[in-house]
Amino acid sequence: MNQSVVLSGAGVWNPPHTITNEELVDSYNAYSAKFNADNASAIADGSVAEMPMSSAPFIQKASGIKQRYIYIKDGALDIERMRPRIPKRADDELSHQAEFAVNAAKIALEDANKEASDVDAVIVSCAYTERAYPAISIEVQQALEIEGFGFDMLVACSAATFALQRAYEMVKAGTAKCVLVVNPELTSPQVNYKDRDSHFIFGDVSTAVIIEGAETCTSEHSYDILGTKAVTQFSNNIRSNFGYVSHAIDDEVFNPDNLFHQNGRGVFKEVCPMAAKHIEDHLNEVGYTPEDLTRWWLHQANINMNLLISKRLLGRDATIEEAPIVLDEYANTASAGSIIAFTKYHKDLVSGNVGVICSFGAGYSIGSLVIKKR
Ligand code: CO8
Repeated sequence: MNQSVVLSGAGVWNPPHTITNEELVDSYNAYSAKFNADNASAIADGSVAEMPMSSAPFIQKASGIKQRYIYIKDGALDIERMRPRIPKRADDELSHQAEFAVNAAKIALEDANKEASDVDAVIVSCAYTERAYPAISIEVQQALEIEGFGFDMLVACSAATFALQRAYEMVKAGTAKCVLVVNPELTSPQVNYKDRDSHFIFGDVSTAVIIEGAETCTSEHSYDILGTKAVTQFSNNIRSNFGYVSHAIDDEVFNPDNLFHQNGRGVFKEVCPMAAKHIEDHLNEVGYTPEDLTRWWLHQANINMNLLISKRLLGRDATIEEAPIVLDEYANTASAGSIIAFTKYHKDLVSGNVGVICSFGAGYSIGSLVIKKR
């Protein structure tokens, strides 16, 4: 079996609430001022570090972020809590993350002109799953009444592109006919809202994509997948240590070390050249150059990273039409960023136009798909 594989639909579901930089900074600064007042004598004798203040203009300039969506706002800005208050759901209720996934899946199915009954495999792929088992994907499969199989994948920021590659290979090999890939990025529970360096980075969102064989595709906007490419290289620069072993370790389960933390400067310096080389190599492998690309749907972690990567390859700044940015509205949504950019900015492409979807982040992990409008 060696059939042409297409990306035939995509969807983005936005959670109901937003938090602006100003709201976030007001909350963080109030928390820090209270901490500093409560610990004034220890700060004065040097035994406790003073908490620095955050700034909304810094956040926008350093990252391009103006606001983020959040699933449950209650609690996140409360300086007595500093984390969203997510209600516990019973085992017989749809889990939060499966609900995220189903919401985006329905939009992508409609976009691809597909019924759930056309799908025979579900991949839920994201930075975290809210439990280890049963797989969120199998819950999504049941909720949408899909026959076939499902599995979950965790590849941090590259969870979406790596899952699309698995879907591509499954359709290519004939082990599935139509694959639903969903990225329910419920990031807010892992954000340390007390950490100035990272409190602003993440937002919640859910994205979904349909991958199928060309002969079953009836979508108005579809893309031949010309090739996929993945690379990983171990780094501790982006890390979260929370996991099932935390139960057995004699340490505070929710200490900052167990939440998202990073060396942002280090990531910036190391990942930009890696991502630029990855895209160049991938384009070479499928017979294209950076100048041939109509659109770059890049990972959305930092606007300056995206500008640097495209400039390295084009020798000039990419225009906003060439490399769209969604960070201002969504912030960093882990693996979903490049899929949001694709979903919002692809319907103007004409037959024969070529683009690249590329993610880069924790692991390190870099994943890409070169696609051509049919
Ligand atoms: N307000 C005011 N000042 C600040 C703030 C703030 N909020 N934060 C830092 N500063 C200060 C610093 O202390 C520093 O001060 P000084 O010069 O006195 O030391 C100054 O501002 C400059 O700081 P930086 O050098 O850190 O600033 P940068 O310009 O590098 O910007 C960024 C910081 C935005 C973090 C930037 O480095 C960046 O975006 N790097 C790339 C990071 C990246 O891509 N990370 C990927 C993370 S996502 C991922 O991999 C998925 C993980 C899984 C999902 C997790 C879900 C929770």
